[in-house]
Formats: sequence, C-alpha cells, structure tokens
Amino acid sequence: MNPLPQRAATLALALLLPIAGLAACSGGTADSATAVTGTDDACTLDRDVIEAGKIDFEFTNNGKDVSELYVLKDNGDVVGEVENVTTGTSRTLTVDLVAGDYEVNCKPGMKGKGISADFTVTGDGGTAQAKPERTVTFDAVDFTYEDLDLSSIKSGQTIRFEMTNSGTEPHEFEVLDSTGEPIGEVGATEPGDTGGATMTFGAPGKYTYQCILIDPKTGKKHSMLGMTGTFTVAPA
Ligand SMILES: [Cu+2]
Repeated sequence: MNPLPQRAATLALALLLPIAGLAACSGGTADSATAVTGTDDACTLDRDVIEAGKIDFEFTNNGKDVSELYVLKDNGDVVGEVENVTTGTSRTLTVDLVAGDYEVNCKPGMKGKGISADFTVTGDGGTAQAKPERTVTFDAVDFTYEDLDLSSIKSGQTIRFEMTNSGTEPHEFEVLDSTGEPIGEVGATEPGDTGGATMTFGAPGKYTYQCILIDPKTGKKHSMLGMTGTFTVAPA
C-alpha cells in the first residue's frame, strides 16, 4: 500500500479536529463571546468591558501544564468554571452575567491562587440570581467539613454557603446534582480565609458535595480522604 497519503490525511484530520470542536462549542445561544488566553504566567482577556447577558468565555490554554478557568464576582464568589483544559486545547465556559465587576482566573497546574484579570459587565441584560433565603455556615478542616447542616433543603431554594477554612491546606466545596452536574461551588479557599457561594437547587434527589483539591502529601484528592458526602434535596 501507499502509507504516505494516508499519513497526510491523518495529519490533516488531526489539525482540523480541534478547530471543528471549538466552532461547535462557541455556536451556542450566548449573547456574546470573549477569548481568554492562559499561559504559564499570564491570563489575558481580549476585552475588559462586556455586554451583560449570556457570555461565552473561550479559554485557550497555551501553558505547558493542564489548566482551568474560573469566572468570579468581585466578592470572590465563583460564577462558573471549566477544569482539566489540557495544553494547546480550548474550552468554552458560558455564564449569565448581570452588570457589575468580575474577574477571570486562570489556574495553570490547577493549583494555587492562579492569575486574575478584571473585567466589567455593563447593560441591562442577564438574569440576576435569586436572593438566598438562608445561609449555611460551616468549617473545612483537613479532611472533612464540620457543622455542615444540609438537611431540609428543598427543590427551588436558593441558599448561601459560607465556608471558613480552619485547616492547613486550601479547601473548596463543590455541589453536584443527582446527574453529577456541578450546581455551584465555594472555590479554593486558603487556610484562615472564608469563601462563599450562592446556589439554587433544581430537581429533587440525591446531591453530592466534595473537595477535589489534591493533598500534596498523599497525591490524593481531598474527597478520597473524607471530604465528600451526599444529601437529599426534597420536593418543593
Ligand atoms: Cu479540601
């Protein structure tokens, strides 16, 4: 046979695929799109003023390590994230933002404080999150959550979570619905700091909470060391 044209065809396909994937991701229902480029030591937005509404953040990881992208409110609340973005690839994070001050945070190696870039959202678009009806306050330690009361949460409720890190390693608090979809998270919070997040609970069912930061001593996710559990969201 003749291997050369076949190799050329495979190469052409390999070059085309990431572009096709990117186009598919950005072709959603977002009102606008903005590009974020992460390198080993920079996180760059292609604009610093964005129109309110559904916004596609098209994140390209040009660093040498796997990375993730967060969009945060100016109070540090996580609005959304994409993780495990490997070197040389792109992923799109779509979030609905009302007017205000925000930042993107690229996290090369998916650890540490990451690198931030500020932006402003202007205009009347976007859907504001419901006001929380109560606040659940708890502690994170190495490696569990203390005083975490997740009983009597009902479908449709919006709840504020405030986590104080009383441990010695950074901790987070991510909540997944019964299908495994993240519904919100208190982002990585340094020892001694307090982090928060407001989450709205959808369909009733069994939800999961977890911290999937890596313990440097064991190389294991904190969830493997005890920082996970489940709770039930009751029908409204
Ligand atoms: Cu943790």
